Amino acid sequence: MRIEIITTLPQMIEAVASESILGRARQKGIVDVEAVNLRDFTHDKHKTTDDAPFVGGPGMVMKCEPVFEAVEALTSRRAGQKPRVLLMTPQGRRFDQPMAEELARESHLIMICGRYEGVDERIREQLVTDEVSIGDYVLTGGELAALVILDAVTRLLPGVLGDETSAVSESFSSGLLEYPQYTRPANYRGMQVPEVLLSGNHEEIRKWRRAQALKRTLQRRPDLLERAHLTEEDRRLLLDMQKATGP
Ligand code: 4GY
Repeated sequence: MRIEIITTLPQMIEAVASESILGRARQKGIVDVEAVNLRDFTHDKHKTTDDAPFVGGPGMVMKCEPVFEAVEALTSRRAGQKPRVLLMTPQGRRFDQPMAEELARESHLIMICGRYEGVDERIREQLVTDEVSIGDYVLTGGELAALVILDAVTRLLPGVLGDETSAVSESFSSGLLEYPQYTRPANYRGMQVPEVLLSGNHEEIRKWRRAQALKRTLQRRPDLLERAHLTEEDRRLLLDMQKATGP
């Protein structure tokens, strides 16, 4: 998969994309990440990427010319293919795990990172296929949002996570929150690991973990239960929990 990120701050992308699991996925050739410097597509001596809004108003607006030329340069390299072009903005479709799964099926993505007050509307109309938001808050630029998407998408690509850890993504895809995790020692300052986890009874452990995941989801994110994949056993457990705690 190829992911190109258009930005005035390529070092910010590079700092994250070269570390840890992302860095390894890149070295293995599973994902090809390129931070594309928007200033390389300017023609004036100050390498201007922004300008004052027409008629006035606060702040600066990202100019059309460098962004159009950058996207055209990236798409003409691979004539015939039409990659999705994402704009990171709080006005976009809310990013979630199903969208990460959807994007992980693409072979080429371009992400545009805005700075200043926003981007010229013609960029949205002509170049962008998807406006994407990572949440209802305002960042100083699209870079952190692009990195969140890069991270969530890359970890879904085959070969990026080990076999054991890939189960973790399964559990969010089942639509529930994670069950509690413990590691050694079994007793830390008098705080005991739940007995069942030391029992070696794998069926009991599976049931305990499932019940814990259901309980957590019911307490913290009941909205997720509507779309979760639940068995008859799950529904029975949930009803018992709801009776125990009251309405
Ligand atoms: N939230 N989700 C977000 C953001 C910053 C002005 C356009 C977000 O995705 N992006 O806050 N982006 C703005 C800053 C230009 C991008």
